[in-house]
Amino acid sequence: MTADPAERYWAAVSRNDTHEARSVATSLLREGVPMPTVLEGLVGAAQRRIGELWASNDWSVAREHAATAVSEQVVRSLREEQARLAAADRSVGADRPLLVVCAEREWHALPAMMLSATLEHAGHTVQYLGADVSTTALQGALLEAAPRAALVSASLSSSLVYVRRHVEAATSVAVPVVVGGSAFDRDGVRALRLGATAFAASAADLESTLAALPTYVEPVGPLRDDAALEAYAIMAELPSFSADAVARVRSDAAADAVAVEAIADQVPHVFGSVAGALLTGDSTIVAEITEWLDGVGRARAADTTTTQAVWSAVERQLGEFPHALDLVRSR
Ligand code: B12
Repeated sequence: MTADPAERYWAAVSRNDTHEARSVATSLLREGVPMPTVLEGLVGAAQRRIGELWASNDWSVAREHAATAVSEQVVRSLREEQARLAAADRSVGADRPLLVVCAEREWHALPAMMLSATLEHAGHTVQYLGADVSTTALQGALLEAAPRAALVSASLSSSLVYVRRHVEAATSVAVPVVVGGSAFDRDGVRALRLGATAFAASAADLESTLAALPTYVEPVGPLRDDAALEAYAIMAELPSFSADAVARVRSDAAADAVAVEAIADQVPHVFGSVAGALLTGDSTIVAEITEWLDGVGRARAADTTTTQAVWSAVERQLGEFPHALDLVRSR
């Protein structure tokens, strides 16, 4: 057996051995390796590798799910272990928790769970609400928990419109909002446009951000420019736009059926990302999603006509939205 914990962890995750994965990770924590190092070196590295293996078509969606389920169990165990080890040492912010939530429809819960573990390591009290937190659920939690801040996690650019709703909900009751996750650019341009109180590019950067947060904030004003209104209208029509576009991709694309399905599966994410680009005024989102979709297609031996079929179908649905069409056509 290899002695390198990261390799042992990866071997365990890739054969769905929760017991071994948990044992590698919790042993490091007990030996005194800091939580953020364990998380980044084992879990983060494994999750990124899983993402690459799915994108390159080496791993199925089912395998990706199974491996992620192992990592989720591990992070849960690490949080429990840490709570046990540090039970006597809870001081920072113990009275008002930090509320950690995913945007609505955002299923990438593990990044938010890892963030929660890192915050707890720094002594913060955390209330972690998990994936797909609706605005209504957030409103309830804001009233019940009276948090010091709401921390909103989004991994997908198609979640940015939903992030904005959380910003509105939190600031409407004066609670500061910090946003983060891979949906955001490193300079925080998207976060600023969404009206977040602050942005942190990583869990490590968060401590100084939290220290500088105001106690109370003003409610954000509405986003009412034409591009924002298009973004909201696209999200409202997302199910029907996606269904029509998927049907068109299936009939127009020339690649084999499995490849076409894998690409058609991404259509709601493509529409949501266009809406995210409109709301944040950041056209790089559309460029990024174009490059990413081409990669997904290439790995499945679908020629560019398949991804082109997606963009043609998307354009067709966006006929009434001039700002969206501009974005898609100039990508
Ligand atoms: C596991 C996984 C899933 C799981 C999630 C289950 C779960 N329990 O989390 C499932 C199967 C549900 C899933 C679904 C999808 N996924 Co996915 N997924 C992943 C994967 C492999 C790992 C995610 C993860 O665990 N990351 C953990 C670490 C690595 O994330 P991290 O962002 O570095 O997190 C840190 C920081 O960002 C920061 N942070 C995070 N949040 C916040 C918040 C604040 C306030 C702060 C300060 C910091 C902070 O702290 C974290 C810890 O250090 C990624 C690959 C990847 N590279 O992440 C793809 C990935 C994110 N998924 C992707 C896609 C496309 C999807 C789907 C759209 C696919 C589909 N068509 O169904 C759906 C969307 C579902 C939805 N609506 O949310 C793409 C996104 C591509 C893109 N460029 O847009 C990726 C990159 C895969 C790929 N290589 O193509 N996915």
